[in-house]
This record gives sequence, structure tokens and C-alpha cells, in this order.
Amino acid sequence: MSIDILGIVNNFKLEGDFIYSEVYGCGHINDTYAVYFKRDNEAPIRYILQRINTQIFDAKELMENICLVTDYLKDKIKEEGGDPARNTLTIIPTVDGNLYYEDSEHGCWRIYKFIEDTITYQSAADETVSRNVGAAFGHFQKQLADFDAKKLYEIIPNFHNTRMRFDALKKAIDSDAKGRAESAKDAISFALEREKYCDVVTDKLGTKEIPFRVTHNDTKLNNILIDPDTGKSVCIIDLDTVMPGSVLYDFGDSNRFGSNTALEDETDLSKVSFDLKIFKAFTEGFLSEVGDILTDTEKELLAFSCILMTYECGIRFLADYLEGDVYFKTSHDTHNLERARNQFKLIEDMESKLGKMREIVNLY
Ligand code: ADP
Ligand code: GN1
Ligand code: MG
Repeated sequence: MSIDILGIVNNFKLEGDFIYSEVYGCGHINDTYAVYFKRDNEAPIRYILQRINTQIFDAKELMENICLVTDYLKDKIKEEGGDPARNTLTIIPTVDGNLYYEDSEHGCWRIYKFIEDTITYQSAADETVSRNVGAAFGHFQKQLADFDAKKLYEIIPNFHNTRMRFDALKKAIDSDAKGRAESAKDAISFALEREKYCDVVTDKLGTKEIPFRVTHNDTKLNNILIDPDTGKSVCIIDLDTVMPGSVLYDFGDSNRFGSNTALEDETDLSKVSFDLKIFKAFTEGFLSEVGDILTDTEKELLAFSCILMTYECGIRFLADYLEGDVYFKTSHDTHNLERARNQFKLIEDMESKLGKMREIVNLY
């Protein structure tokens, strides 16, 4: 079914006349487009248009969260002498003043200012970028330290509850709805053998040995826009999952993706490995911002958190494969299985490097 982009963008307060749109970016969740507008005597302008994935998110709650967080961040950025129009997302309201537009088929659409002159990476960048990204995610943590988490909806409850992700995987294996379990035997055994990882962080959150903080929860490297000239972070995007969580989720998830020498869906597993130099640079940047805030228990678990978040993501891909690709966007039938195998290869490599990873954390 073709989408009437013009009919959608006409509902927003935008400058100029619509020219065309293109599918944009590599996100797994929302449908993202760049939409181009021409203006009199000025260069054309583009915006980011997204159809919110309403199978996953309640659009109203989601956009209220993002509005609160970006308003808060804009004040912080101003205080710091930054550029609030570039250093965080800007929601463009609808002509009726709403945060999103709902079409006649209940599709929910939002528009952000397009942050120009930036790039995203899809796997390990260089050490300078990694250090900067670590510092940027650490700084984000600091900026939100005093944000009142009670104001936020828990937009996806138990998002990083690895035990619940594990139980969901077991259910998917048992029901084997698409008859795919046989083809994923290797990945299933790998996941089941590592059940011991599930409760390490959630147990400590439960006993308050680890504090809840306001965290991003989806810190993969393509959720940060980088200045191609300086390699510095311009903007942390994809604020959909900002909610209370553990700092270990943000640290671990960022390294899951950003310290992988290969793409997340690389099928040549000989290319998949955990790059200790990139990890070291990230850790240095991250701890330069939050080293004095984190508790000893959090610091002790930083290295392990990379394994945990890779494990959690791997079992989510695997469960989605078994359930018939109902959650993550895929381009072919075995895509989620390939992603799961990729994450599991990365875990094997991290397991053999965990001692070194801990030594690196201790340096900072
Ligand atoms: P998803 O939730 O599907 O991952 P994202 O919000 O991360 O969607 O957006 C997908 C991609 O679109 C990003 O990785 C980035 O490349 C691009 N993008 C998103 N928002 C902006 C923006 N405001 N300016 C420039 N690029 C953006
Ligand atoms: C999704 O939205 P995106 O593509 O940045 C997912 C993350 C996974 C990631 C794996 C809301 O992130 O949790 O770690 O894919 N986001 C959501 O690449 O589920
Ligand atoms: Mg994203």
C-alpha cells in the first residue's frame, strides 16, 4: 500500500512546499523517512518523518515522554552553552498543536528537525569517535541525573529484564509457532547454556545494590549523530526508551554494537569480534563523565554488562526468529537468526576477554 506522505506532512507546521521523500536510516523499530521541502530564495530543507511503531509504543505516552525529556535537555544544553536545536531532538508539532498526527488508519506520525552535517556508524568506528561517544553517553546520563523519573511513563515495562526475555525465548522455543526451532538448534543451545547471566543485574536492582537512574536504554552507535569533521557527538537521538533503568544497560548496549568489529547482521562470523581498543576508548570517555557518580558495584559490573546486553539482544533476535519476525524489521527469513548468531559469536569473544575488559575498566 502506498503511503500518502504529502497528506501526512500537510498536518504539520513546516516551512516550504513538499518536494519528495525517501526511506531513511537503519533503525529496526519505526518507519523513518527524510522529507524534502523547497523554500523561496533559500536552500531546500528536510525533516525526519517517522511512523511510530504502535505495536510496541503507546504513541501518546511516548511523545509526552520525549517532549518532557527534550524540553529538559534543551534547558541543560543552554546552561552549558550548547546549541539546543542541534544537541537534542526538536519535535515539530502538528498544525493543531499536537505532538504527533494520527491518520485515518490509526498510523501515528511524528516529525523532528533534521540535524544536518552529521553521520552515523553501523559498527566499530575509530578510537577517537569511540572515546567521544562514550563521553557523550556518560554526559547524557549526567544531564538527566536530576530529572524526575516519576514524570515518565515506563514506556516498555521490563524492557531490559533479561530474565523475562529469557522466559519469552523459552516460550517461543516450546511453541515453535513457525517450525523454525530445528534450524536454530545451535543458537538455542548457546542461549540456554547461559541462563546464569539473566539475574545478575536485575537482582541487584531489586536489592537496591544498584540504583535506578534515568537511562537511554538503546545506546547503539547509530542512535548518536556524529560530526564527520571532528568525530564528536552532536546529538543523541532515538529517545523512545528513555526511562528508569541501570547505567549498565547504556554502557553494555553501546559496546555490544559499537565495539563489534562487524555489522550487527554480518553472517561471516570470522569478522565478528570484540575490539578491546575501541572498548578502552569508550570506557575512558564514559568514565571521564560519570566515574565519580557510579557506585563501586556498578563499576565492578561494567565489563560484564557488555556480555549481558549482547546476550539479551541475542535472545530477543532469536525469540523473534522463532515467532516469525514480529518485532524487529527484517529483510529476509533468516535475518533475525543471523543477528542472533552474530551476537552469540561476540559473546564467546567477550567471555574470553572478560579479564582484560575488567583490567581496562580499572584503569579509569
Ligand atoms: P528507530 O527507532 O527505528 O531506530 P531512529 O529514531 O533511531 O529510529 O531513526 C533511524 C535513523 O534515522 C537514525 O539511525 C538516524 O540515522 C536517522 N535520524 C533519526 N532522527 C534524526 C534527526 N533528527 N536528524 C538526522 N537523522 C536522524
Ligand atoms: C532496536 O530502535 P533501534 O533500531 O535503535 C531495539 C533495541 C535493540 C536494537 C538491536 C525499542 O533499536 O532494543 O537493542 O534494535 N529498540 C527497541 O539493534 O526495541
Ligand atoms: Mg534507532
